[in-house]
Amino acid sequence: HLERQRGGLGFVGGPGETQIEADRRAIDDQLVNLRRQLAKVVKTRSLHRAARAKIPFPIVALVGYTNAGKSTLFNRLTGAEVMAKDMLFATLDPTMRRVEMPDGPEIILSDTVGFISDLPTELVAAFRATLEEVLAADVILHVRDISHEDSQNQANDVAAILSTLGVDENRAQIEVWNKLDQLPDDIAEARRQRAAREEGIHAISALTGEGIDALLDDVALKLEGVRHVEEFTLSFAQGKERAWLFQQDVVTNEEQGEEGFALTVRWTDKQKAQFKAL
Ligand SMILES: Nc1nc2c(ncn2[C@@H]2O[C@H](COP(=O)(O)OP(=O)(O)OP(=O)(O)O)[C@@H](O)[C@H]2O)c(=O)[nH]1
Ligand SMILES: [Mg+2]
Repeated sequence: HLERQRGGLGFVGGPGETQIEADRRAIDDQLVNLRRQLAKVVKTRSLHRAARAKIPFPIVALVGYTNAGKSTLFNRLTGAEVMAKDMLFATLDPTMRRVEMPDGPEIILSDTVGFISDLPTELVAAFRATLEEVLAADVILHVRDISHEDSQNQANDVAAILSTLGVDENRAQIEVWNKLDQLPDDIAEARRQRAAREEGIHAISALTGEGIDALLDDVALKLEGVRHVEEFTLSFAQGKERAWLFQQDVVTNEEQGEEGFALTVRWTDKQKAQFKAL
């Protein structure tokens, strides 16, 4: 409409300029709004993070480029109804749910904000703050839209952002090749075979459910090596149990009270199971 108004009036200024100004104002309003929303998200995030420091479950985070299918996978794994949409930033505020793994431990699954290339500089800091979730994760699932023509560049961008966030190669990571159903049969088969050959890659369809059981088995395997924090009290009569905990080197704090020893331990699920069997 800018062109039409300017042309039609035959001179610069007047109503044409007003229209441009109005457009600018609308864009400014949108930016202010987005900034305000992000500030709110960042604030609730840090509150949640503080609360989460006390959660005794390992955290598994879904990360990836926008539209890769994170929320769709999240919904499938949790039975939740997080908004999954074909739009940028469908997920603005990360979401967490408790999930019981089949034959495995309970975990907290976290759906995060989708990454995107060339984010406006003024939004980078805010987005980064919402992604600090990822730093608390014990296992990171990097979800990729493997049917997207730009899939490899997207994956590189995500890897770069993860590394600027401070996620290094010590973090357990699984690459999830999603949207297998959207590929022609022969290419889908080639992807399946390559994923099967390579450690740490799973080809799936969040839509049809293909490959999800195998993915979960792998997550459970990765979690076996993950330690988490728990607090409990041992009575004075439980000397054997207490000695075992110290022998395993899992006690991070101990306070003697009237009923016994209040302990903070940091251990794996395997160690916890062994302890319970004592
Ligand atoms: N065909 C197909 N479509 C999928 C699959 N997984 C997700 N989609 C679709 O891809 C679109 C984006 O899915 P979302 O789950 O919202 O993607 P997201 O990664 O959460 O996106 P952001 O929240 O923006 O980061 C939706 O239209 C989904 O229905 C899949 O396995 N196959
Ligand atoms: Mg999403």
